[in-house]
Amino acid sequence: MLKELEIADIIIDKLANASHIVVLTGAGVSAESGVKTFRDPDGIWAKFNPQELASIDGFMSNPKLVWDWYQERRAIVDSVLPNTGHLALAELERIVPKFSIYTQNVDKLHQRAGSQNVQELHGNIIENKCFDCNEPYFDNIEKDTLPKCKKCGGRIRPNVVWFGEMLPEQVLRNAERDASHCDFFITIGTSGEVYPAAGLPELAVRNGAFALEINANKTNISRLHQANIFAPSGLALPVIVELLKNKTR
Ligand code: BV8
Ligand code: ZN
Repeated sequence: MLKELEIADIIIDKLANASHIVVLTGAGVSAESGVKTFRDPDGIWAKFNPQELASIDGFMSNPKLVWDWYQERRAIVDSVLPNTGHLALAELERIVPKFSIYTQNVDKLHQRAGSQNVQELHGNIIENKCFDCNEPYFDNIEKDTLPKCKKCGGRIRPNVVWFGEMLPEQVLRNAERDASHCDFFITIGTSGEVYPAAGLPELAVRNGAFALEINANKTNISRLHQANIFAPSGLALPVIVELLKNKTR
């Protein structure tokens, strides 16, 4: 691995002495796997209007358009692999005392990379459920069909959190608890635009955590972190894990 990145010693020192590390990830951590982000110039929202697609109204007014969009994204997610950033996070979890990932991503790439403690703030696009009774739906979704719930006849939808919908209550409670009690918080690959997930880094800092942001670009929440690494996460994370292992050997 070329060490193109100079990582400040303080980051590795703090990481080596951390008792509980919490990670918040966004679409940027999957970008190097070939999954488009939302708000980058070539992102998903560049082509589609999020309110039209990732919302209850969008689904109710045009369920076929929304289903086609999710099926297209599922096909992409099925065809890609976790990248070096996902794999580095899975390794980090194995070498530190306490570690939790809260992801806004719906692609399950952290789980496929081997991360164990992953909680999905915005659900995922692999599972489906009934819009009305939340009954899980396991059958394959055939092209150009609008599947119905076997229990109540309701419309089947992807198991994601749309705009205007509450996040899974227990997941959000766990995230707020862990952000408030951890001593090292890492924000990776998120524009920090979507709440309440985007509020977690500030909650961590307010409760005394050291916060590191890893992002290819500056974001609206860069300034609230004590340290920033402006680089692709697939490059930065393996270097950080390697430096941490060298230090704690
Ligand atoms: C809710 C659906 C109660 C699934 C998504 C305050 C409190 C609570 C709610 C709100 C609030 N203010 C406003 C709201 C309403 C709303 C909201 O936040 N709106 C924003 C846009 C203003 N929030 C909600 O509706 C949430 N519900 O709180 O319910 C409520 C409701 C209404 C009013 C009050 C309370 C629900 C939010 C979930 C929405 N669902 N998606 C799907 O189809 O995917 S949001 C969508 O954005 C995705 O889920 C995604 O996870 C999320 C965040 O995007 P990012 O992951 O950050 O991706 P983005 O493209 O933006 O950025 C990528 C970043 O990666 C960039 O910074 C880029 O530089 C970087 N990058 C690129 N390449 C790399 C890289 N970094 C590193 N390496 C690289 N290689
Ligand atoms: Zn139902």
